[in-house]
Amino acid sequence: MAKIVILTGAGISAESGIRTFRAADGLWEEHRIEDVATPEGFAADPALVHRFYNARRAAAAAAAPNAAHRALAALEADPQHQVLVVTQNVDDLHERGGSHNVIHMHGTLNGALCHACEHRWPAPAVMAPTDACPACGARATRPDIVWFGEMPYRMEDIWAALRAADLFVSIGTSGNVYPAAGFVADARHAGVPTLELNLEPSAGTRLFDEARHGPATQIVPAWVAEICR
Ligand code: BV8
Repeated sequence: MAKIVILTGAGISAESGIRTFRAADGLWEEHRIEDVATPEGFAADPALVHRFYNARRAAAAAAAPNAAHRALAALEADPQHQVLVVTQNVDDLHERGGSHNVIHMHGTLNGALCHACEHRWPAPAVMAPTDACPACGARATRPDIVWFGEMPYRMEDIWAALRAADLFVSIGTSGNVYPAAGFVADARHAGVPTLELNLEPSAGTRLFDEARHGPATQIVPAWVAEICR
């Protein structure tokens, strides 16, 4: 049973119509990263940040999984392989595409968090600063998203899985954001073979044993078909 750890980024959802981050000249839906994806930005203007995530939550709900998401679900279902998807994405297209073993290291649009009592609950479609936490009542709700400067989720589980893997695959990520961008180096350090599947070479492409470039809906199903033969 081959253990495969697969890191995915915005590129795997691009062909589902969800915008990537660096395609848009460094702006995210016309906002600067520090204004909408940092605790400081949220503290300065929670209404703006809620609007930013409300728009992305609606876009994700309107999107459909693509052939790349479905191929990874088929790989997970194949008895020859034990698959863990570690995604940087906050959409739920992996789950809607049929994957079950998924870690959202940067959180999810469908989660809400109270920054007063740490209570978590399913996010409503629209969140606002006036919302009250269902547990403690404080007007301290935020999207359950990991912003820049915050600790990504489940890092110990991810690093343990990387060290124990037979193969590390990176799909649809530019390799700009850490610690995810460091996973290929962590895998190499543990002697794990590495493969990059991306539209174009990522920032860390030279660290991969093999790299294949093209749209995820073409190169991911082709790779899955190859190893499930
Ligand atoms: C941390 C939130 C400590 C949800 C995100 C100064 C101060 C504080 C921190 C730092 C600092 N300097 C550096 C850091 C670290 C920082 C960082 O890396 N900054 C970068 C900018 C230098 N990281 C952090 O702050 C992290 N926390 O370090 O805490 C720590 C460290 C280790 C252990 C414990 C604690 C937190 C990072 C998480 C930030 N939150 N998202 C949201 O709003 O989305 S990151 C955000 O950017 C996304 O979630 C995503 O992860 C990332 C975007 O990257 P990609 O997914 O790669 O997307 P991108 O557009 O860049 O690339 C798309 C790729 O797809 C391209 O290569 C393209 O070619 C390809 N593609 C396009 N179309 C297709 C395709 N491929 C295939 N097919 C296609 N059709």
